[in-house]
Amino acid sequence: MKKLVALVLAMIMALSAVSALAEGVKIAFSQIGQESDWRTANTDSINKWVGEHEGWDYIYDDAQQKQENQIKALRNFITQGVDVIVLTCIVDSGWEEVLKEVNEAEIPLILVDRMPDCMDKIEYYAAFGGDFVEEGRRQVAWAGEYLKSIGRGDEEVCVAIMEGTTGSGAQVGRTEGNLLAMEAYPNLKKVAQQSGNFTRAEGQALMESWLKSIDKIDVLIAQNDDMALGAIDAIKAAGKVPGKDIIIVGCDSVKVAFQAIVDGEMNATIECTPLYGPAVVKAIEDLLAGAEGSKDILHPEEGVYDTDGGIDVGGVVSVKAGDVIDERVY
Ligand code: GYE
Repeated sequence: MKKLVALVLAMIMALSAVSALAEGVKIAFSQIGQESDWRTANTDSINKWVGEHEGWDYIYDDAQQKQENQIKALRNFITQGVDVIVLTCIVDSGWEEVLKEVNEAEIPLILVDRMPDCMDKIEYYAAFGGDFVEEGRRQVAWAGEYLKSIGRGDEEVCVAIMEGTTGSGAQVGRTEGNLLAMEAYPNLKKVAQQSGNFTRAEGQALMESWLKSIDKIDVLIAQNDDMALGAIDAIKAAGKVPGKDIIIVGCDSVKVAFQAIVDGEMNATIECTPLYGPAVVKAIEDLLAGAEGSKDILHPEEGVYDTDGGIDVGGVVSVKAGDVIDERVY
């Protein structure tokens, strides 16, 4: 009898703890900054879904592209006693100490977009992000297959790889995928590889300097669309025709890139979705309901978009950007 009473009491206490949490739940999000259209859409999605969720308090922190600001924000979240932390890591290293502090404070952690490299040493409740290696592989595979489709599969083609923010999961993974795929297309020859930091301005400046210093660039692999769009400006300014003289493959699939493809100035973009708001809300709801978390990184399904569609990059066939531009929300 005593045991039963204790059990019932424990259950009531557990249930009321969950509902107490559900009432004034405080969620904090550490975002890296605002470097790209992708990032804006990502921030908007989480701010809308999590920030406007009924009954939840929400703290948003923009780290202005500085890891030290993110670490400061995380320590502030701990001091404020938030209930859940949502985190995107600007770069992948240097997180173990502060994330262990988060774990010690017993604040559930939800990782979004760029993961830390210490995932095997910390606790987290859920993780959602793009498959960056696969995205990078698709970029180069698209170029290789497209060249084959226009009868240039045996021609030596000069490729420049414009990388994202050095040391970020997105740059590390996409570079790995880019280089991996280059091996499968021996006609592709790498002539440049440098960071444009995921911004339009730096993409433009880097392309300008490449066009002055490198004899021949036939293909630009830009690890995000913002840098591709910056590069397009530089190519035009140099008197060349983007999309024709230089084949341009971006990544993200933001609406402005679809427009550039429709306009004939860009050739393809590999999708990476920024719309994680609903997944984060679902994870928090599961957490509050007492469900077990998961160690897996959940990757959304993503497509490939280009001028005409029909390019098979292995596992996925491209879709004509012009057919879907109107449905694009970011
Ligand atoms: O591709 C880029 C952004 O981490 C997936 O970061 C994200 C990348 C995205 O700035 O545009």
